[in-house]
Amino acid sequence: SRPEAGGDTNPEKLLTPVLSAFWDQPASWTLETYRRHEGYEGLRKALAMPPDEVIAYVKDSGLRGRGGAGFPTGMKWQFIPQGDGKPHYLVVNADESEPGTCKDIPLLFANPHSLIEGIVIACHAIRSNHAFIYLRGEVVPVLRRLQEAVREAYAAGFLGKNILGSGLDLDVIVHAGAGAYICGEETALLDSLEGRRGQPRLRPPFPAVAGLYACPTVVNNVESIASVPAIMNRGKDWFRSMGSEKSPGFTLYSLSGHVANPGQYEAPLGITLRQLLDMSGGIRRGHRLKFWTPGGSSTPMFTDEHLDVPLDYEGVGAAGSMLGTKALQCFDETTCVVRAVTRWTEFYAHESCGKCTPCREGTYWLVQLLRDIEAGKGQMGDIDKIDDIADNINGKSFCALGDGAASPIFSSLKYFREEYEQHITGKGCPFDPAKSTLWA
Ligand code: L3W
Ligand code: SF4
Repeated sequence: SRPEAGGDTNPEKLLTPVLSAFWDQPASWTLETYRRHEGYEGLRKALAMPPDEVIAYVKDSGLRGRGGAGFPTGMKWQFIPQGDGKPHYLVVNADESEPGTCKDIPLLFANPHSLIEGIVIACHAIRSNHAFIYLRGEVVPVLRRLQEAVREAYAAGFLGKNILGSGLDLDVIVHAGAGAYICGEETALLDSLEGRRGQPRLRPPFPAVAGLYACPTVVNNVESIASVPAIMNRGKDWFRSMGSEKSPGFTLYSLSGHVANPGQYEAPLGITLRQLLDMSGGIRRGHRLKFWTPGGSSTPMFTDEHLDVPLDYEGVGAAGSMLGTKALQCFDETTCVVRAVTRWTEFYAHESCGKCTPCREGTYWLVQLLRDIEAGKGQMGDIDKIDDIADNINGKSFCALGDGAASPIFSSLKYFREEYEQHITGKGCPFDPAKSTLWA
């Protein structure tokens, strides 16, 4: 059922608002509003099923993790050993920090109960009595709203002892992080939650075997868990009727940058950026698309040649990138690609946790060289040097942050090498920063 590339641009047909269906209503975040929109109906159905059946149902729905890797959610739940006598934990990764990604935080702000309902269903499935929401610390208004939603859920009997008479006891703790990008990496997040400095752990063992406090733990992204109630309530066939065979369902795309109408667009996996732009008002008036990211800055950039790539894991993968978090950052022809890559690399150097040498040292040296090139002080050999440094980070670092830092270097050199050369031969940036709203 994949929509045709460049085909339909009618928002009513393209958009599939589920999680965002009532975001624009007054007090959308309250339990009362949520219950007027099928709220906690999926939970009733799930609690009437044995845990293993819920896992099988979510697996059959084809739901894939929305945090970046697209790992099948039901399969992850199935990894949790049963009858092992240990506590099991659910940890929700709400540390949304990938540049350009802005879908979990708006979802929590406007519709926190979809996450709480999903948490109860997931905990019933994996037989867990404790769930943690690890929230990005900077978003204090979201923290307050989430805490209030948890309080409402306890008061209404959706959390706490013997939920809806099912025998399930569940406590949910909202934990605010301290503002480190690396704590979005699942094992660094677990270290941070345990009270240590957040640095990635060696995998395996994966968290499903030894996670929080060395116990079996499912770590899922906010959007993944929040998608579960609708699947349980409306059915796996309904979910599979959207998207593509291997990447089914609806999802939240974050559209940002030089576009007429940035924001969150909920649509099936497998639509194209061309369709999203046609439907949302396109690139800002009088300008044209130069480059874009399909899933945040950690995913190799695309150009206007990739407008018809289906935005699902297979389509984006076949075109040489990753769907990642579905953060579609668009840059028009006023943007200096060297400046953009420098800015991203500064971010990775700042956020590198320092645990491994290739990433800690490599990102530092990349920033020095990129700043020189952008300022017109580079030499021709610097282009091969940044390529070489990125090559020494990619696949040789301890966690995915290193690969993410290398990715904009490789893809910008692939598509825009001559722009780096122009900075060197012209001894300066050929772009007028005053014309770009993003990089001035
Ligand atoms: C048990 C096995 N569990 C894999 C689990 C694993 C994890 C999930 C996916 O990185 C990517 C990264 C970012 N037994 C298992 C198993 N698992 N094999 O499956 O694992 P993995 O290693 O494929 O990916 P990851 O480490 O979760 C995620 C990219 O997404 N990204 C996203 C960034 C997102 C943010 C944000 O703000 N949300 O920062 C963007 O590109 O670079 O490559 O749970 O345990 N045999
Ligand atoms: Fe830390 Fe970077 Fe190494 Fe990851 S790749 S462990 S962030 S130094």
